[in-house]
Amino acid sequence: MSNPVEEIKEKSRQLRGTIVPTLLDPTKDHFSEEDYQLLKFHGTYQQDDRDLRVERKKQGLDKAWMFMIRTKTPGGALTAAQYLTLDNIAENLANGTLRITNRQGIQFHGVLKKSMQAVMQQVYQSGMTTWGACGDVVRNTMASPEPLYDRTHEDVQKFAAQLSDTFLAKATSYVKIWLTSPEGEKIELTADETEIVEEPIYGKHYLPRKFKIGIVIPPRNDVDIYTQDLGFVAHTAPDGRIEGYTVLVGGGFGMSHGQTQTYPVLSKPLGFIPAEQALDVAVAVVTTQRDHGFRHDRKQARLKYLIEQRGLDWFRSEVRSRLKNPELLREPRSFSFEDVSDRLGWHEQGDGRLWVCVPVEVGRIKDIAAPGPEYRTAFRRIAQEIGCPIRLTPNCNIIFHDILPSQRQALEAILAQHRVVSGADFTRARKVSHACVALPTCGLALAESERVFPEVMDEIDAILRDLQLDQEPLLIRMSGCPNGCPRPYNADLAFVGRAPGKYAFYVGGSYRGDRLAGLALKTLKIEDIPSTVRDYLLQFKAGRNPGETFTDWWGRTHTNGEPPSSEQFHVELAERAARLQGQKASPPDGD
Ligand code: SRM
Ligand code: SF4
Repeated sequence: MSNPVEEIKEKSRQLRGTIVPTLLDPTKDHFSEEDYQLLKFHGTYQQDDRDLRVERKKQGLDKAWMFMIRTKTPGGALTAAQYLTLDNIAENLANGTLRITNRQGIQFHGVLKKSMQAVMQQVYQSGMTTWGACGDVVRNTMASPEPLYDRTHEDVQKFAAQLSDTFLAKATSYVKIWLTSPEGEKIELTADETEIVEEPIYGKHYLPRKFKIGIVIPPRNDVDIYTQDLGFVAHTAPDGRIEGYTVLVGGGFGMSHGQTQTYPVLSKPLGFIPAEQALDVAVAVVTTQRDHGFRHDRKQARLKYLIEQRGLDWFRSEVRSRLKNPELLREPRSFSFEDVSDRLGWHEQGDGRLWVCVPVEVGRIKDIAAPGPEYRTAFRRIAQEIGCPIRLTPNCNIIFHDILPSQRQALEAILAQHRVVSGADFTRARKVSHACVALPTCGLALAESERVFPEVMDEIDAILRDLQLDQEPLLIRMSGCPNGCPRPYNADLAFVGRAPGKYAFYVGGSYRGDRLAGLALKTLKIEDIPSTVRDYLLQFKAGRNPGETFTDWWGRTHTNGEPPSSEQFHVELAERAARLQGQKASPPDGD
């Protein structure tokens, strides 16, 4: 039996649904539940301002409906002109901010229904898209963003673009609903139903669930490769050419509130494939998931559950049977990672030019009143005055590259004028820490994350400095619910929202991203985070061997607590919700 979203997709006439009539109806400020599911494929989520919910309810008003719109930018690559388009959209059509996502895209929040078309059009006209940034398709392809001018880094970026093109849905509904003609005239809104085209990869039902691909260059695991449905680990020949990839499959971090049998998984090695056959493997993996993924239950529909249930050997032989040259999928090669961070600061590209990676607090590009940084103004001026291309990083920072040595001073002056710091004097933990969006836009948030994390990190920073651990590698992540967006479950220390002001506390992941953390405390109040972290750091300081990282000390001296699982807290949350409502709790459904 199929889940309701499968039926919605099937009946949607290639993702058209009733989006057009609702768009044209000025009396409606939001879409039906069915169209909400379809809109995701177009790169947008229907949301409401959760800060206003209670007050509006008191006043007998409906929710304050608005939309999040997400771009798809493979490898995080943008031109300066594209960045300026995005900045312009943030100013005129959204809430005045741009949010760098940890999959190297940009999200706009607070877009009203009447502005959606204009956002899509401006993004598209600038050579980007939002098509397939969300929904049951291959999402934005991540790739190591360092703009080094060697064959390895260039090939990885090219491969990301190639994967992205290959897996772009062919349906014309996106163009028909949102876009303008090449002449710049507005297309009449028809979402022409006669234009049903072949979807060679996705078919009628698209994929069972979202699907994520990343490409990484060891020893830097900046794309957090073990969390991807499909990961490519580059192996480089002495001349810099990529010989091939070790392919990892079945990673994923989601656990669904109230749903047992959902849990995070690190990806596993499928085999080594020569670079020329890598695209072929990607198609074989994606179509295996398309044909065998568990469509009956959306909560079991990610690739990780298929592999966990049918076994890696079964999955490998299914993938092999789809390859043009199955014998080329060989034993995985060995590789190792050092850390998941970005290299902040200035670096040489290898062609005489420079790049700089600038930290952005929780990825939110906005102007903060003095003494805070004016990220938006600074980055807009860099795009306008220096005109250099940009890469967004998986740690939600921003890279400016192709900078002539003669331009460095001007760029540094802009950053300084707008109080944007280089991160040179950050603690090492601060440099790589991240929190997901959560309130007030995320419909699934159970606790604050982005809005409280800077202050939490200020307190942790003070402790690290006090204990002279400020240059220790330490991966700290916070999320507003168990869905795992900021990839908390492989962090050294992670706080996962369970209720307002309360977090489950996980310890024992890895700064390399290759180990799952275990449960340390079911409930940790936000005000107790600093003292709890201090206790762990004191133990570390007393017990570590010389030069040993927190990750390695923990691995040597501790057995991890229970691996993250929904049983640890969703069950009681669901029970509590059921008690409060006097009925069986129905978990919020997201995507
Ligand atoms: Fe996520 C759902 C934000 C990366 C796992 N994620 C959501 C939604 C759309 C909430 C919803 O469905 O209503 C959030 C929108 C909040 C808002 O208001 O903006 C949201 N996810 C994000 C971002 C913006 C977090 C960030 O701090 O950057 C990231 C956008 C990336 C992008 O550009 O595409 C983001 N989400 C991730 C990641 C990390 C990754 O992909 O590398 C994960 C864990 C990896 C994985 O997919 O397993 C992740 N998001 C989820 C899940 C759980 C999926 C599952 O298998 O159960 C949901 C909920 C769902 O799908 O049911 C979700
Ligand atoms: Fe929302 Fe939860 Fe994702 Fe945070 S982890 S953005 S609260 S779905």
